[in-house]
Amino acid sequence: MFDSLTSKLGEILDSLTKRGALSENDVDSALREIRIALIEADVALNVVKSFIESVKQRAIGEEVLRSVTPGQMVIKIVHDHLVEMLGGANEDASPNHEDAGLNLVGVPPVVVLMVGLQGSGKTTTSAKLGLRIKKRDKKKVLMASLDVYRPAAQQQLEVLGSQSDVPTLPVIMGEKPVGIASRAMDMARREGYDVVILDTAGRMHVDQELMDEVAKISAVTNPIETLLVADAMTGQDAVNMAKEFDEKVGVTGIVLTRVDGDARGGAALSMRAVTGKPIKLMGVGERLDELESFQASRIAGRILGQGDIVGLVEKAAEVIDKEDAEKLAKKMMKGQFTLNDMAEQLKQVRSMGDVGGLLGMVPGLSKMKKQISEANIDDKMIARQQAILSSMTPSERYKPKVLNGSRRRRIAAGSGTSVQDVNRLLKQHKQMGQMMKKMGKMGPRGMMSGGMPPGMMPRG
Ligand SMILES: Nc1nc2c(ncn2[C@@H]2O[C@H](COP(=O)(O)OP(=O)(O)O)[C@@H](O)[C@H]2O)c(=O)[nH]1
Ligand SMILES: [Mg+2]
Repeated sequence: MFDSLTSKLGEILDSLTKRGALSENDVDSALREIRIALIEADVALNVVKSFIESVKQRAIGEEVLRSVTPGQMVIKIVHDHLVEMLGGANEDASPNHEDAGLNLVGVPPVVVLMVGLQGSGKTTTSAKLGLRIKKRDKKKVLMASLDVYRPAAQQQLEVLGSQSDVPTLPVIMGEKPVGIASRAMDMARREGYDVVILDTAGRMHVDQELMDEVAKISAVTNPIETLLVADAMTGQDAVNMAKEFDEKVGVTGIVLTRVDGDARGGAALSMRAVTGKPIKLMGVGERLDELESFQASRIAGRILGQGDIVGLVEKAAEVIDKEDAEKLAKKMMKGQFTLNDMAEQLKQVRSMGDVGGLLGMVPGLSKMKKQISEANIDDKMIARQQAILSSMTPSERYKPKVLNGSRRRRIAAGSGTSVQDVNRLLKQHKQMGQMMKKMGKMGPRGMMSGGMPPGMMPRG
């Protein structure tokens, strides 16, 4: 999800980070691009407008213009504002063990009413939620389907309930939704249930009759939570739909489903902004355990494709001695990057921990994640490269040109790899050297913020 917005914003912000100091003009033109990206991602126009406006006000300030890395500062401002717009921190598991963001405090049985368009994922999410509340909150949950319109809709919930061992209200054919709701409440009271989840009928559009019915059910059961279930893949429609549901039945929260898909994400931003209702949970797959707390910062990070810049900088700083890094940077810029340096690099990268995770944190690299995983850049590969490098003599590492066929065969045998592996490493070293020379021409600023691999990033 959010992929296209991610890469779009990634491009924009990459070009930002490559700049040195930011002028007001820079901020303006970057925000113009961000505006386009947001609109293309289906964010409602008025939402885009207010977003851009407030980011601009924050960005064009002395703090940003004078900071050491203005590009990263702007990223942080955009990121923080996205988080805010998505609903801020929605911390997991409050002390009294309530579900993240869900209010289940009340005289039992408390009711959670699920509403939304047809096919948005209400029934699936009801079952997921039942399982989650049972497991995490250790509460006794009863589920009931009020969908008497779609054939077998009630059975669908029954089947899901039996899969997760969450009881469902026995189905009585021909019973009306309001009747089912009252019967569910009776049974819950009688049998000591804590929570009743009511799954309602779908509707293709917001239609008056069904809307009235939901309103009636709501009046009869007095739900503590009315969750609007919305497909992350729906665009602008989702915004109007959310507004209507909220006006008619009073939504307390949004559950975003199909976040595992490749939706663009504008709907999430807009629904939240337009209704002011928090996104509480997100569905990330069809399985019943694939429901997660909505984490605004995680989603914002994905939208921006910038990864965890702060975390990366801190982690890198822990490991790399500043002076070493500067010395190396100078060398690299002159194009003197020997295999010794490469070995040193690999050691530093490895000492930072999980390489895959680390690469995901590098700005600009997160959009290459697929290629990275295809290229198999992982700890094992780095270990292999280290083995190859340590099978070379110091003079070979210093002057790779001497590495002829027989030396390469010796190194391969010594490191338990193949000649192809050795060749690949040498090629990679050459490419790195070329890249560094190029970056060197851009000056130290270009190097520091141009998206270098972590080990090569001198501390700003
Ligand atoms: N990939 C994915 N599929 C989902 C998710 N939530 C629901 N679905 C699927 O969406 C389809 C419709 O879901 P359903 O719960 O029947 O929607 P309802 O009409 O609103 O009750 C089903 O095939 C579900 O498996 C999700 O988070 N991810
Ligand atoms: Mg359903």
